[in-house]
Amino acid sequence: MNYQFPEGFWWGSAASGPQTEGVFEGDGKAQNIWDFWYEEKPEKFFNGVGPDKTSRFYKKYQEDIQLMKETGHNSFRTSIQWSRLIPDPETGAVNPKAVAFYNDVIDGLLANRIEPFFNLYHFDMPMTMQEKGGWLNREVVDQYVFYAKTCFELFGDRVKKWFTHNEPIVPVEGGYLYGWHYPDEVNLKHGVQVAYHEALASAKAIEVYHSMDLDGEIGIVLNLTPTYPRDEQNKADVEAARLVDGLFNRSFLDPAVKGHFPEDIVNWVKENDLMPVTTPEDLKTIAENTIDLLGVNYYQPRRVKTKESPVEIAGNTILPEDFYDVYDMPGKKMNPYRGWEIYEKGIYDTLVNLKENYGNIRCYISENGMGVEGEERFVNAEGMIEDDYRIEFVTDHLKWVHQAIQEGSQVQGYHMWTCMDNWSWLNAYKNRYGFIAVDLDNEAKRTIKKSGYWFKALTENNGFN
Ligand code: BGP
Repeated sequence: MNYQFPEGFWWGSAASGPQTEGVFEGDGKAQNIWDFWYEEKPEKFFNGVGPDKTSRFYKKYQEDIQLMKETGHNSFRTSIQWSRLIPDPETGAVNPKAVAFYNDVIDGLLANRIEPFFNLYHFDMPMTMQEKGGWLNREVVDQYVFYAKTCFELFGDRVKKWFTHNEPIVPVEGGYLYGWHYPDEVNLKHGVQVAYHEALASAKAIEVYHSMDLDGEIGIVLNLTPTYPRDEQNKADVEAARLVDGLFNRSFLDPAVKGHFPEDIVNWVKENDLMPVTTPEDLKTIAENTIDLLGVNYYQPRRVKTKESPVEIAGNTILPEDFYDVYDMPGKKMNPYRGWEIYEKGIYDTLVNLKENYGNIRCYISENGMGVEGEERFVNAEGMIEDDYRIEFVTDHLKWVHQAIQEGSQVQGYHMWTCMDNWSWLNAYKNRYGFIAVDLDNEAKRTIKKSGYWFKALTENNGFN
């Protein structure tokens, strides 16, 4: 079968500022929560490797843009680091070196016919803001809006695709439930307040962007995890799946696309005494400022069943899992390195859901990819990593994306996570995701993997057989 994609399809990859740029003392970047946490607790990071040891995009972006071209990109997403652009939020002064850097990146991409997609917040709260409570503090929302407006003013003449957040559920899960983001608390009530403020911040940034008439579009990037009940015929399992879908997907998808929070989740939050502080004006802002375009990150589904071993539900230390059990489906395909299930059809189910229940919102796959440990094993005699498993992973997912498009989904592109192997939060360099290998012991030297050449052929043909 011939899998051809619509004309003008966006092919490329995604990355983020904090995972690729590096700190580079002296260039005016202030500390964010990752820089701080690494200083405090380096042992938390895989092999003790922190955010100062990235792929050095800050210095190597010109070479990287050439490599993107060589691997067939016509688009690329990264994020602007708040802590680099506005190191001192008290004065609000922009860092001229940051402006020059992002200008150069944008101009370099455009000169090579690579459309820049820019995201604002990718898990990187500036430490000055975190000291005020981070997303828990309503004031930080206004500071974020100032940062967003500054980005639109500085770069909005050339960047036409903007995103307010990458995976806003992740700072909630990581920072307030499971301990893989700073501030590493267990407090679901705080998590709910953080989620609300992130949704509000997004709507406020969208409001500002639209008011500036910049002839581009703005959206949000969500990691959508289709949630399947153990047994479709078992009402309690189905209810558990509905709750989990509500908590992890609809809690951001609904305000972003429909302008309001899902009723069943609002009721659940009320019943469990987790209501955030809201104001009617802020809820109106959320209602009136929905997205133009949705980025869909897809890695894995969730499988759940009804709670079989009741737990005592106690105050702020309750966790979503107190209300359901994870269903470990026998025979499921796994990525053993990341511990994530590989379920290709999940990408299709997600797109069908957007078509049927979210007005067929225009979207693109903003992340999808496979992290593998120890890829040196696959180096061939010419020094190239033969990552056939990655080619298979992408192909299998693309077949389902193609199917969804055939059936009317408005999917406009596909971005792999990621271009260069990059530093990734607590996992640092454990799992490699790139089309291009980065040799950390050798000046971060880049070598295109087999998947990079394969991707070039795919994008040149706008599809595959
Ligand atoms: C997404 C994030 C990315 C990236 C990716 C891979 O959730 O947007 O920042 O890290 O997942 O995940 P990980 O690196 O944790 O394996």
